[in-house]
This record gives sequence, C-alpha cells and structure tokens, in this order.
Amino acid sequence: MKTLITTLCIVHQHPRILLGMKKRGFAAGKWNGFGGKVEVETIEENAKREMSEECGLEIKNMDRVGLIDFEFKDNPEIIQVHFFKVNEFAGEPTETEEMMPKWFHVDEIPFTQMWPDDLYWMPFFLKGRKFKGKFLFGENDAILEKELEEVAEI
Ligand code: N91
Repeated sequence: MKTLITTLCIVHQHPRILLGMKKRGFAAGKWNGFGGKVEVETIEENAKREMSEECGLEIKNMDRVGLIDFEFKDNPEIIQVHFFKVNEFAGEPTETEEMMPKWFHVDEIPFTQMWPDDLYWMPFFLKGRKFKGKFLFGENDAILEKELEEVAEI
C-alpha cells in the first residue's frame, strides 16, 4: 500500500485562524490549510515552502500538532497528513493561483465548505492539543470510519 506524505499548516492567532480557498486541483472549492506533498525535502521544510508558495507567508515558528491517515474506499493509497500550528510568521497573506487566503474568527469557521473530518480534530487544534487518527472516506467524502485521540507527542 502506497503512503503519500503531506503537510497541512494553519496559522492560529487567537481568536482567528487563516485558511485558504483551494482554487484548483484536489479539494478545489474547499477551505483548507496550506501544505502539499512531501517529496524530496523534510516534512518541516515542505510545510515552510508550501506556506510561502501558496499564500506568501514566511513561517517563523510552528508546532507539530497532528498526524492523520486518510483512506478513500476502493483506493489503496493512504494520504498521511502532518498538521502544523503556525504561531509566528512574516509577511501578509496574499492570493496566489492556488489559494485565496482568508482569516476566520474561531466561532465562524466555514465547516460546511471544508472536509468533514475538520469538525472532529479542529477542537483539539484550537485548544493547542496534539492528536492522531485515521479516517476512511466513502462516496462524496462521507466518513465511514473514524479513529481520533489526543496524544502527548506526535
Ligand atoms: O485543510 C484542512 C483544514 N483540512 C483537510 C482535511 C482533510 N481530510 C482529508 N484530507 C485529504 C484533508 C485535507 C485537508
């Protein structure tokens, strides 16, 4: 079974978080964190590069906060997502060909336009807790199976 390693970065400056509307490709039309496929760099290098390429921010400080394996029914590939909470950055969020960044108040996160698993792990993320899990998706990104727990270390 092939595992695709990916990163996902969300800036959290309480009471707001930065998400990006994905404009093309996989997950287009959803509000996402910033990140991508890890190929040659380290996971941390990838997180920093993708954040810069997708919305123009330079990450100054981030914490590794989550690790989730996503599987899609009838697809043997696992998408392993490494989650980062970005605490400090330089620059201004800027729209790119890939993403349209937007700040959301934590009480107004647009979950209906996001992946359905976000509802489950976002409370851990917002409380600064670490989490690990596994989700299986079926038709129309419906969650068929879910495992999620708070952990001391990733
Ligand atoms: O980017 C965000 C906020 N969430 C996100 C959830 C996902 N569930 C499955 N995949 C592949 C996801 C990617 C991003």
